[in-house]
Amino acid sequence: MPNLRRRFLIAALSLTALGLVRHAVADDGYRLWLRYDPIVDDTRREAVAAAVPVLVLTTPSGTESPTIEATRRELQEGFSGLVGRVPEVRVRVGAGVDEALGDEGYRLTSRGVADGGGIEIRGNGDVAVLYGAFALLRRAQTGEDLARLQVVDTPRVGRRLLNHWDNLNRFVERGYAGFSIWEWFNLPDFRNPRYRDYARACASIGLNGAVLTNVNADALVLTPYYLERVAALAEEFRPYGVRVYLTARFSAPKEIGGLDTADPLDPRVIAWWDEKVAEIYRWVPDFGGFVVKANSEGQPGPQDFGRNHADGANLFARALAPHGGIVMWRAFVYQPENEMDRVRQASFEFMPLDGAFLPNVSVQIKNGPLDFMPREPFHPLFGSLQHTSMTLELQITQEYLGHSTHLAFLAPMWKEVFEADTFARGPGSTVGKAIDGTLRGHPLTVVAGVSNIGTDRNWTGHPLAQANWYAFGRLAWDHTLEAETIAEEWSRMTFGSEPATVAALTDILVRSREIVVNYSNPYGLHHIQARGHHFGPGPWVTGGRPDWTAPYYHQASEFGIGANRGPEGSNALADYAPELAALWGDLERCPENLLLWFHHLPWDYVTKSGRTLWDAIALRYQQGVDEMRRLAADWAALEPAIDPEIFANVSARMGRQVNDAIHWRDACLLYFQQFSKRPLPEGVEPPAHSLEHYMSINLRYVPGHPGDY
Ligand code: BDP
Repeated sequence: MPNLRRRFLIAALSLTALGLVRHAVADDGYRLWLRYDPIVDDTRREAVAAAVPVLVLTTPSGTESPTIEATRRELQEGFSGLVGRVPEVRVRVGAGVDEALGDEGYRLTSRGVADGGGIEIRGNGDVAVLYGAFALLRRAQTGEDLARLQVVDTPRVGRRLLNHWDNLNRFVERGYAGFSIWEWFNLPDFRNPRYRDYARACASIGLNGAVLTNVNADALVLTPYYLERVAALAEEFRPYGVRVYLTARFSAPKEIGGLDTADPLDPRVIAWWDEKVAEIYRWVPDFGGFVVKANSEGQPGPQDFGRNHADGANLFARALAPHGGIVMWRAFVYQPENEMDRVRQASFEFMPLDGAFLPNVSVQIKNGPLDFMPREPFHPLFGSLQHTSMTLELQITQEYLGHSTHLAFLAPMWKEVFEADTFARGPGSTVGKAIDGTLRGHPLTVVAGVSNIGTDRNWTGHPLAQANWYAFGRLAWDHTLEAETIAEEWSRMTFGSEPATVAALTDILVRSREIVVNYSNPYGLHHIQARGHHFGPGPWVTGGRPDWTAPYYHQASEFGIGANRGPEGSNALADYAPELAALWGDLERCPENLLLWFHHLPWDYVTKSGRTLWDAIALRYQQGVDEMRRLAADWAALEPAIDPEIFANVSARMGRQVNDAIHWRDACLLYFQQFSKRPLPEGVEPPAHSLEHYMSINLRYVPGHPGDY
């Protein structure tokens, strides 16, 4: 296959040189950003070719490990694709450790002519060199000058993980791109080549771990039948530095261990987990550890036995510590019987336990206190937990942002989180610093992203959703990168370096998320998505658990709209630093994009624009629709520059997204109008249907919804 591919690329290169192909073969998107198509511009292609005749890989061992073999293969295939010539790759033993690089950082240095020219890729380990190789290829793909490279790059966070919400039956919870790529039934004998391409893609953006299974865990994955298969996957990923992790079901000692309890303080339970963990390490010597969702949304946990989260987490931590493993204990907890505002409950449960977790525990916290909304403020625990390592959990899959049907490039949203100031240790105490260890010196640092990939040929369903996988990896490595830089890199790597195309694509990506906010959840509105599958509007959703209904959050009535989270309301503001409580609590200073998250306001409240709240909300929904129409038009203008198959795919999704934006606007405005009892302001298009029509829509079998599966 590699040979075939090389031959094809060389053929394509010669055709390109003759000006004969632009899209000789339809592109199905499988190659992601690792396309390595010939650089079209002759001068640039020649310059890259001249810079890389020789590549020297320098590691302390200097051995031909599987990782070095993979590195050589990637460099040779990559450059032969890009420039039509295969570079010579030499491996060399480095003298001593390069202190600037840590375990995973790399150094790229252009070598003088006297040294034989070319580029040296240096690291303190083989995987670091692999990262350097991918970085070099990226620079070649994005048009950087390779002649005078002097680059040192190290990751800011130690564990950069994908979390797959994949069930053993291959259903992916909140997955919109097909089924799970883990073929448990065919493993361990048949190893789909996709596993290697998955690991390549992860390594190319610096990801170094994969949690294979859903947080709503199945104990069966801990049985020998599955562990043998987990070991096979680990073996496939190992050359690329991707370690495997699993989710642990708290009640496993009862379900598969024959015990009558899972009490974390019971000696039999402790012994069972110790032995289970030892068994896992016999299968997978570099196993990373567990993610545990406990006492959350019906999952079993330590509270079932009168114990707390620290008792539960430390049970696993003790079992894993001798083997070097860690446990990520999720803070996504809220109880139906608790009267307290749902967004406060994690702080309520975890703050008393600050300092009680063992050092190899990291409390895994979603970016916001509710649940991956199009916009929420950062989770208060990032500011308030002082003595606990914290994992930031982001959601790459777009559960509340239009699944893989809608375009929402998420880097701008994640940047808001990384850059949010918690004020925990004075101004500048950003969430980024809280999780990368610089704020409080925690050595265990983790960022996790809920994966958006599946068996779809292009991995992510929406072809442009590949950019979210890419952006997650890049930000997990270095959260100070700009969203726009990442969008531009991805566009160049994926669609080539033609300047006008790159500029247009970057712009489309960067605008997209705010547009989704505007047509679905403007002004800090939240949790008004349809019930269950969360696709489309559902501000009318009532019945069942109050904290799963929409009015619990929007509080719309004839008096106004919004959640009062100030001292007169749920006082969630008190979970933040006083500076923030003062800022967000003050109507004059609260950013308008969080207004209704923190305040309940009358319909005639006058917003900064001078318009009433009702008019402002209505016009913002309309703005979202208008912007979405422009986005689709801007995409349509790219037709000559984009591969026809991908162009058609995205165009169809964009057309649907425009209609869905209109649907969101009309449904929400008609619903809220029952309370505001005001006309739509001038400039807002009248809805096509009645409120009853929108409320009667009941989508079935929406992908990714566990309830319909
Ligand atoms: C919610 C999802 C649900 C997940 C849960 C979690 O709706 O499917 O199981 O989060 O993160 O967003 O545990």
